[in-house]
Amino acid sequence: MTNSAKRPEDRVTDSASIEVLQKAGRDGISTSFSRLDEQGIQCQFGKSGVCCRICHMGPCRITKKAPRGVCGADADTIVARNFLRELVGGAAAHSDHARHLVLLLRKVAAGEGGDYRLRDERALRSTARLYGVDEAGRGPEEIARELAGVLLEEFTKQEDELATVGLAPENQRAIWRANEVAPAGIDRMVVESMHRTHMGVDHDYRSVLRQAFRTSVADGWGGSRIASMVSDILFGSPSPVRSTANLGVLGMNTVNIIVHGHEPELSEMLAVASRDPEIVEHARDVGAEGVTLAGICCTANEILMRHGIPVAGNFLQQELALVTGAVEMMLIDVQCCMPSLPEVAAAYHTEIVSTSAIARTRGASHAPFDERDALASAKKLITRAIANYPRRDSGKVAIPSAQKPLVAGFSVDAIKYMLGGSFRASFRPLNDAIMQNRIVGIAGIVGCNNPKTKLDSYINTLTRELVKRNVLVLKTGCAAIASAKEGLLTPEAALAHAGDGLREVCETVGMPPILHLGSCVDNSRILEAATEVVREGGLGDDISQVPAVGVAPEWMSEKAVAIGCYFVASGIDVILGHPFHVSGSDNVTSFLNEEARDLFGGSFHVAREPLEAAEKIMALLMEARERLGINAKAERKLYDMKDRRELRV
Ligand code: BF8
Ligand code: SF4
Repeated sequence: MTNSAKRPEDRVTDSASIEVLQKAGRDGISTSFSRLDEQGIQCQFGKSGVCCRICHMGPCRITKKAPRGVCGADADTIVARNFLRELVGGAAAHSDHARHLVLLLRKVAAGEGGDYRLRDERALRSTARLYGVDEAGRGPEEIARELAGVLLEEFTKQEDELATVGLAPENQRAIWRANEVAPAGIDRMVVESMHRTHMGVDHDYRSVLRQAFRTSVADGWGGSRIASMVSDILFGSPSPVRSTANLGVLGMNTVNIIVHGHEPELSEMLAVASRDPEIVEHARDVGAEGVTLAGICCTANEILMRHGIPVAGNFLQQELALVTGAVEMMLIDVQCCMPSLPEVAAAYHTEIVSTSAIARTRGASHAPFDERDALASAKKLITRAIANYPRRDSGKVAIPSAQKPLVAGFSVDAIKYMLGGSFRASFRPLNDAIMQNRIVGIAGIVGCNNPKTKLDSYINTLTRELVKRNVLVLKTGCAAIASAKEGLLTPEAALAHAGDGLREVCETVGMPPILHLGSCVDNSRILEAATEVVREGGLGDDISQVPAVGVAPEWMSEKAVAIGCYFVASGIDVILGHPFHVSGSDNVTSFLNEEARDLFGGSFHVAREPLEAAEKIMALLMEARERLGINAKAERKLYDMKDRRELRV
């Protein structure tokens, strides 16, 4: 079947997306799905990573007849450089997000943060202690001021190792130092990577790829970790919260506002403002019943985790949300916001408003968000959306009914609390359950959607398969939203799918078997959880020894490249649903898929089908268990034939 013959039900999984994609067809709207078709067969040089346009003697592309570019660069050099440049894009995105938050923290500490507060003093004090900032006997503002200074230095450090990397297990840092991937300042890593990939600089693919891993560590154990920690200080550490997900969260009779993108500053204020009685009154004045605020992509995850604001959808649903004809305003900031949005919106009454000083989209109105006057700015935007409500054309409106209940908000502290209770909060029960083989291991299923894969299908099939096989699943980003839409983020539903061992543990401690840990910067929370497991003892001295894997089933973004690499650099095997653009170099491919394992204890694997991935993951977890010597122990004590059959890989 050619792509153009694909029906909506071949492209998306959930009923809401199917209905709206059908409507897009009727309304003549082009979407990422139809545009993928229009692209036809995509560039094979790009796909294999052998197209170089780094200098103007090129662009060069490597073929059998022309194995070197004009400068003499071969496929290994070109593929490795392209890979590093992709990764740098991702690391820069996460880290700039972190920088904006640290700058806000500094303003709040100086009393110049307008309506923002240091919402979580406990998080502030514990973070300060991590960085050696004295907190005892000092007020929150004073601590925050010093902490913000320390965190800003993380971006500018020239030669010293990142302090945030000190949060990793000691053995992990020793591995990084031994392999020359311990990073200095985040900005330095990004700039140095761009320098090293300039024409005529770093040509040895191994050297370029080491720099890729080094930059990724500066993201995961630097920028992303900082973003999560500072968000917790400013907006509160997440704890379990109930909400709903999918396009059905949009209201037929309410003013619908969607926040889309990544940085949580504005959405936090919108969450507050949307509940203001005055705002609700305004909405009634135009004949609406109230205001529905909902999120798309990682902004959705941020305000879901902290406020229980419903999720309208994940990445590939951003255009579909507009096609419902029921969205008064979509606010976009940075990352993963498609430039097509204003064009889709033009077919309805929807206004697209960009709010970040660094991101503009033609066709969108631009309303730069003033942090010093945040609440008033948020109210102004909501008022503008309310004014747009009377323009809604009921003839064009079709909101699908599908929405599912969910529980999200699992910060590492929240997980610890669930496992041990408030007095003995600890990862011990999880470590014990893994050592006793009631839980086989941990899988982090993360990342995006990609129209090349039927929306959510790989993510959801794999998730179900793993919990069935007694693997605890941690989720972030659009992969977490996929589970939410399937209804698997409620403990009850997930437990029904869980294998006996996992179910028993989860029921005993009152923890769901699939945990939503947050947005993509919150992948750092997965690293934090893995560190807790190592510190708790019994499962190895560094993360590579823990039976844990990462999976990016439907990934598309440069950020996913950075995330995959910092997982691998942390010793965690990563399964990709489709490969990187590196097939043009056997050397680069084998470095990523094999040699990395010798350096870090983990490497990349490609599994194009979810069941193939499940087999691979079980084999990797079993290998790790074998190395720890906990399989034998478990078999003597706990295995019966039924367990053994279920766990067979
Ligand atoms: O940072 S999972 S599509 S929204 S990149 Fe984007 Fe991918 Fe979604 Fe969040 Ni992450
Ligand atoms: Fe071609 Fe070398 Fe220039 Fe790349 S750097 S475009 S391979 S000449």
